[in-house]
Amino acid sequence: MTSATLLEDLGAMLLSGGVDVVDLTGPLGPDTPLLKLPPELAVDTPKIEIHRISEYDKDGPFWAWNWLKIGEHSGTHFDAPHHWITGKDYPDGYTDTIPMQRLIAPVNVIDCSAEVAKDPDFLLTADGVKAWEAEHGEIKSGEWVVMRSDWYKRNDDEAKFLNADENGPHSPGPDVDCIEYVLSKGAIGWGNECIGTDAGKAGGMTPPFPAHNLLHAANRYGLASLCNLDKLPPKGAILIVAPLKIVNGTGSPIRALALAPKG
Ligand code: 23J
Ligand code: MN
Repeated sequence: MTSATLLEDLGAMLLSGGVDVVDLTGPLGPDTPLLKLPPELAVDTPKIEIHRISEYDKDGPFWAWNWLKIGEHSGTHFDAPHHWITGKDYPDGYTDTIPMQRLIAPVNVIDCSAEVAKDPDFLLTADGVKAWEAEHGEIKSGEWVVMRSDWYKRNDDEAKFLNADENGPHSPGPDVDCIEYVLSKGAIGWGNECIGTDAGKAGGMTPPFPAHNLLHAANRYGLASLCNLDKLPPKGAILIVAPLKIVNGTGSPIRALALAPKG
């Protein structure tokens, strides 16, 4: 099959609804949960603001439009390699220099929702990924790997989403050896349903924030605050994530979506 006939068939399938388009994106607005870092360590990303310019009024009689105040790492978003010090020197590691060919790829969806329901601090390990591969098939070079936790169902409530107490945030993510293993398989990136690509307790790991540290060291990408991963099969869907072409950007809100077999 040539790519021309494949795309012709895909186009027909999209038009007929024979292929599902699944929205993996959360609402983006003033109530979107945002990362809170320890104040001694860092400055936080600002609250999202949406300001009206006009809505068919004296400031614009026939048109409605808004302007936004928004951090790059807000809501469902993309982490570019330059986001982390370990990935700072890649010329193609910015939102405006990333090769587009790498952003549309098959996605492996690893279901950890049962484990996370029992333990919000659950960490996916390399052994956990290998067990998943034994059941569903190997992760191949260039593919995405995302961790399904159903955590996105909390995203209407920032306190529940961040799930912090006096000991810090409690949310699931990858263990160090999980990211090392996924990278050894050649994955293009890693996605999580939580506020960031890393677990809530990742600041205390070695290295701190291993998803950020290791993915970006390898010129690979991160996806945070993904939604609706429970609507995807373990294998067989195609993930599409397009960061805004922010000049020298370190990340961007995205409309994450997947093409999935009808089902
Ligand atoms: C800045 C500092 C630490 C972290 C993050 C951002 C993220 O999670 C992010 O959105 O990339 S952990
Ligand atoms: Mn980020």
